[in-house]
Amino acid sequence: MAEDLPPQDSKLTRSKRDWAESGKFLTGRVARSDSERLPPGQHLVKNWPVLDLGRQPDIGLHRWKMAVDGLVERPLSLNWDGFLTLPHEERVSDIHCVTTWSRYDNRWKGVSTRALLDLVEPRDEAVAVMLHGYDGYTTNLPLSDFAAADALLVREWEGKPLTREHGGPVRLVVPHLYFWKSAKWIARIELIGRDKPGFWEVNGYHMRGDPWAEERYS
Ligand SMILES: Nc1nc2c(c(=O)[nH]1)N[C@H]1C(S)=C(S)[C@@H](COP(=O)(O)O)O[C@H]1N2
Ligand SMILES: [Mo]
Repeated sequence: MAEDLPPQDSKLTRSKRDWAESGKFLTGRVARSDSERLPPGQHLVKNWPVLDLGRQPDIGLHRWKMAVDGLVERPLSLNWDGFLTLPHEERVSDIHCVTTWSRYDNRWKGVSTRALLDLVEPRDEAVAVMLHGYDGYTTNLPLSDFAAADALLVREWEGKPLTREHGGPVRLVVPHLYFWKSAKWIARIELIGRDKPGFWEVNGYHMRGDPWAEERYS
């Protein structure tokens, strides 16, 4: 009976145990040798290209909000002050865009997706996440990928506030998947019971998007 289950057997603790056992998200610069660092078909760039649908919403911090809802025990709506009170972390990771550019060593600061999931408590039925941007963009990914150890809701890049063109005030960064999964201008994180395609996925992009497996198109 569900009532009798110890808290150790929640969806998230089970998932964390699985993640730890499989060592699944030891991606990026830490775990890969130099020769394996650049995924197949990618080339390195030094600049940081801007790619989006052509609408770059201007969300003032005073009206910025981010919801985390769907299949969770405790839905959350954060304003900017609320976001700032969450524990922040710094991570350095690489970007791999499906249009074949990669950019190494980006220093991010933000809130880890795991910290956020701890707050909302995903229900057992939650298997995937739909991300909604203020520009109307959507993208989907499996919950386990969203919860990768190095995935962050980023508000700073290289020590400065994330610029509007790159998705500020807050964007997602999931380093081990192609960058289209990293939604800019994030407005809503929706936990769902069945993976379903977002904007580019409807248009033929891959449901998961692992750069090392070249999961570009489906
Ligand atoms: N909200 C939103 N997020 C988005 C997009 C978008 O159009 N809207 N484009 C995606 C794509 S296709 C890419 S490659 C990256 C580009 O991020 P950048 O402009 O910071 O390089 O953002 C992703 N996240
Ligand atoms: Mo992209």
